Amino acid sequence: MSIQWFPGHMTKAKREMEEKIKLVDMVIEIRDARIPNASRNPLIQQICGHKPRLIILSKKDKAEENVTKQWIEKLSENNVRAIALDLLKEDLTKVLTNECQLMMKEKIDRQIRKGIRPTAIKAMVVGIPNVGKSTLINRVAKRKVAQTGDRPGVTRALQWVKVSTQLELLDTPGVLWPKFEEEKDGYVLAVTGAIRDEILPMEDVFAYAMNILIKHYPKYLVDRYNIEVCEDPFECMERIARKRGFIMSGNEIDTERTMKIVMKEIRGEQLGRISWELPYANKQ
Ligand SMILES: Nc1nc2c(ncn2[C@@H]2O[C@H](COP(=O)(O)OP(=O)(O)OP(=O)(O)O)[C@@H](O)[C@H]2O)c(=O)[nH]1
Ligand SMILES: [Mg+2]
Repeated sequence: MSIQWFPGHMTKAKREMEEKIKLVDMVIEIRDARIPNASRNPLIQQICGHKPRLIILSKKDKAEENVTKQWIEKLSENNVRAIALDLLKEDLTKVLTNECQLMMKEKIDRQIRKGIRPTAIKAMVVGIPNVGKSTLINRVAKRKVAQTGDRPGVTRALQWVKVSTQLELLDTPGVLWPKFEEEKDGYVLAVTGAIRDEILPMEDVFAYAMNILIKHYPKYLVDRYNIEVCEDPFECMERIARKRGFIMSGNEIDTERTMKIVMKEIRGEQLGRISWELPYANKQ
């Protein structure tokens, strides 16, 4: 499915979010643990206002553990809790109920003091395409209510899902767009599959990804491709191509094929866990 963010769509999604936020006690914002900065929607913070926000860094199994820990520290603040989850494996009903109760403790205590039985917490789930919103909803609902897929933009409808007697979720209103403010946002979104490949030139995405690997994960390149790593991404590509025998007539390397295969292997985690954004780096 193709997805593009037009000003009209953005206004509609914003309006929907502003409407729905009134119905909930708190917000569960899902971001991708590999790209916690680029996978945020720039409006969420503003629209949430003072409502408590639980940031879930999804796909933690694909990111580097210690980098994710640093992100959690950086993102946590007053009224904002950050946790990392593998949405496919963890006991989401338990984790979400506990986390949301913790965040809403004041309200719950107040109700108890007044002799009222605490009402179920209502939380709205938001996030850009492909971060795992439907996976989370389906798993806590223990049935398939939302379509999942590794293509962006699968979810459309809006719905309430009962997680437990203590927690109800409002599925995401409309499709939210990623940050996409700087060039590097686009590259990391492309590398992790949050935006379609056709949006950015493959060569640029490849060079960006390769530069990160050279800088932060040279061992992955050595282990996977058995090459001597150098600073130039295209020189590394040449070395990989020669090792793999991706050669065309005239002893030229098949650049297209090499880039495609390396990108596929990066995405398939054949190189290892990769955190594409670091919390305390100015430059990457
Ligand atoms: N390894 C891993 N994969 C995950 C995790 N969470 C989601 N996925 C996968 O990521 C892909 C996207 O998940 P969805 O749940 O469809 O994402 P979504 O946010 O609903 O996407 P849209 O409907 O397009 O907005 C699927 O292939 C999921 O299986 C996770 O924690 N770990
Ligand atoms: Mg979905």
